[in-house]
Amino acid sequence: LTPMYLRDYQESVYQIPKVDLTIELDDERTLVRSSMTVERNTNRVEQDVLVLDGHDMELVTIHIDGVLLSTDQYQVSQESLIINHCPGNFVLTIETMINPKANTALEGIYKSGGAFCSQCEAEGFRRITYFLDRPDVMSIYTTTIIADKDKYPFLLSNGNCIERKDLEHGKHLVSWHDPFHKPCYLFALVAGDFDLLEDAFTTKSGRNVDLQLFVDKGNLFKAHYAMQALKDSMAWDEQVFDLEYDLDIYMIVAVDFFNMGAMENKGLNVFNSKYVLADERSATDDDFFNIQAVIGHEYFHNWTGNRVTCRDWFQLSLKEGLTVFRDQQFSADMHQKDVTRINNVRVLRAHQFAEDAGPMAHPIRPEKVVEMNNFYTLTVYEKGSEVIRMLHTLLGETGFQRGIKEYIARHDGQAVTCDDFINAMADANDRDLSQFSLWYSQVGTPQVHANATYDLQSKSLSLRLSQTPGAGQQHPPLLIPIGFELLNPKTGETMRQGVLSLSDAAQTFEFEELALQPVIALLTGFSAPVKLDFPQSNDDLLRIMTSANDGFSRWEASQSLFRQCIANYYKDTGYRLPDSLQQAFANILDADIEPAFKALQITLPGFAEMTEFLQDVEPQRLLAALEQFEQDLLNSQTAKLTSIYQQCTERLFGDSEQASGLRALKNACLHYLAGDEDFDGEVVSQFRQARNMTEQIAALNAAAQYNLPSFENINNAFAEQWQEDTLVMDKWFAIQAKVQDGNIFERLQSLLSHPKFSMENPNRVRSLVGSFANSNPKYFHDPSGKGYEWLATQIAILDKINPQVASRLITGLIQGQGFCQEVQSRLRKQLAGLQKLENISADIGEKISAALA
Ligand code: HT7
Ligand code: ZN
Repeated sequence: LTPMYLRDYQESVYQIPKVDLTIELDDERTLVRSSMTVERNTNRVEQDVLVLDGHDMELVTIHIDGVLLSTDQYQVSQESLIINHCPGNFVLTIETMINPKANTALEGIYKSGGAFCSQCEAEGFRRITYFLDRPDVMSIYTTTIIADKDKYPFLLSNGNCIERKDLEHGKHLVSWHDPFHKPCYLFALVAGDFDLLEDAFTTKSGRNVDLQLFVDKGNLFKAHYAMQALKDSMAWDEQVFDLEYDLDIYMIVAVDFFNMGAMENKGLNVFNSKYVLADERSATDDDFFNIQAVIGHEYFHNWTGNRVTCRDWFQLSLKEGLTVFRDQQFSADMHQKDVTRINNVRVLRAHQFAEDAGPMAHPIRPEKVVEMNNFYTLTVYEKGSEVIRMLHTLLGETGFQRGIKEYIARHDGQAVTCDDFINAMADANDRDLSQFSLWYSQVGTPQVHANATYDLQSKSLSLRLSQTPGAGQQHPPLLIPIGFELLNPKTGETMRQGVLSLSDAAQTFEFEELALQPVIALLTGFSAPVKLDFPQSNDDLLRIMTSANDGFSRWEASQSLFRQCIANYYKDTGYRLPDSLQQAFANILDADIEPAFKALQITLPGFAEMTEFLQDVEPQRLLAALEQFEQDLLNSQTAKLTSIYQQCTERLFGDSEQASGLRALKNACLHYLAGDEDFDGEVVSQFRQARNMTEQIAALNAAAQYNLPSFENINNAFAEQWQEDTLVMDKWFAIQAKVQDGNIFERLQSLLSHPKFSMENPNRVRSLVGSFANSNPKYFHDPSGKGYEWLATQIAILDKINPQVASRLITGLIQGQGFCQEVQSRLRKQLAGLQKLENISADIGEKISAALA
């Protein structure tokens, strides 16, 4: 395992300004002819060796300026092609043969169902042809695709279509030209027979853009929402960022076999069908939300990622952190702001914080990488977005937009670094952001400690804030924006609000002329990705919960009460619900607030979030505490929960934001109510009367969660109803892995040989294996160690098929640091077993080594 270091970056000696590709598609023998103009950097005359990246291909011929090279003029190894004695400027033509059908890693060109498609980020292009596969080598591409016309009527690539013609033997040819320089990771090719949804968008400068959405045959009715999401994204980017689309055509293709969510290839996005296809019957409200967010994300990359790209892969957060921030702002504008923000924070705290404390912890700009695919992480994406959000908070919307304008004006068409981004933001706003830039290199979740004293005489409040690095880390103080709100303890009115800039290890902030000792809401809007240590009384939390302007703070106050109470249950198995909590829960249920917000307020911190909050966690003990707490809340408020559940049912209709909020609230109540077996009948009627997937799946999920008497029955009915719908069957597999049933291991085993299960389909694998490891903590953490063993066995199998997906599933085995020693040693045992296997991939190898170090 050879690491690469950021500090070793060197400019490429050669550039490839122009590439002409001709790709003759065939399942097992696809011929790729690449004709490149190659130019040596003028100040590197001594360097006449060209080293191209390549992986898993058959080299057919190489020509330089039309002259065939003999085998003594180059060397081919596992990962490269080295050509000796190259001229300064030349045309290099390389023919390679690849086998898309055998490509189960789904990088490079592969087959998804009947279609050919490609995935080149991060380093997939080197599986198509020998190339300088690095993002700072940018080229103009002309791509010609040749394939059987009947089987593959659509032949797509980046840019604009420049030629189409029929060839002999039933083949046809289509050529595309992309007028923008791009790195090879943005190259794409798709060939297949699809249904096509077409639309158009007129940009604000009046240009027409053709919009095309390609889906598997028979799925057109599920493509309309994604098309609308695309048009909304285009309009939003113009309105908010003043950024307009630049080509005449924007294509999206939905495929079933895909390693991640989607890919922003220039003018030709390829999407996991999960983030395109939806109709009310088969998709949940969350699915609709995610489709819009991912469509937005990929579209926004056109400027933040494609027009301005990364110099090297250590800079990944340059495009991903910024683009996640943009998609989160888009979602917040399209939905309820507070609800959207709270959901961002939940993901970060439950999963990114753990990653940042685990063996693979890295800065948002990593400094050492073995396998780049391992760095498409919550840290680079979600924490990266939080860093951009802090800049937004510090500069304000106007200053932030000024900075973005400067960044794009300076760097359009370039491959740049995170420092270039920060410099543009700083220069445009005449600010020194050098301390802020430490966020790009620090590891771990910093803690902010707060302490407040109020002086009755002077009527002043003194707020002392201090910061410490994440556990085991050391770094100079960061610049941390801390949002605050001071509330009148009696009326709940906001007395002051704003943002404090914490820049020293410890600082005191004074507030004068406060007639009363205020209740303080700190870290409003979750203004920084930190852990806040600020003990507050129940009364203060209750005041914040009911009165803060900031929605995040209202929610956080209720979560704080719950977390504290769950911790008490955890420490003392005889602990029971105190009256104050019963009352607080009843108040939330009674409050006149948006249903979607209420749903979040009554949703308890989950297993992962609580693991972050406690130390040396014994999983079964924590699960028992969560279960008992939930049960006690249910017993104390059955009547209110039932009545809200019924009211929501009566008021539910349509696809409006209001209706989805009611569904969320109804299902949050259902989650409690199904804890009582007497509710089984209601669960069945919700399942049978459901008019949409949100309601239907929630009922099935509740039945699985409590293994209700009706479970097997409705489970079979569901599978029968949806057997032909791939995406819904993914949901079904995910539920099977979550059933709270002592026979879970037999169930899992038999699902592995279910006719609809395949280790080659990442969505299926994530549904079954991922759902077990991430959403069934009781059996995953079975004291026998069986859960860990089962996961390790699947990872070993999958690693041979698709290392990228295997590596994502290993998280549950490597992130054991929050658990007690017994758990950690059981996990280590499985990791040691995996490490001993022959030929494990660099993907899982890197993670296992880090975890066992
Ligand atoms: N930029 C993309 C990241 C990506 C990816 C996508 C699909 C398959 C494999 C992949 N490796 C990296 C997706 C995005 O962040 O927009
Ligand atoms: Zn992205």
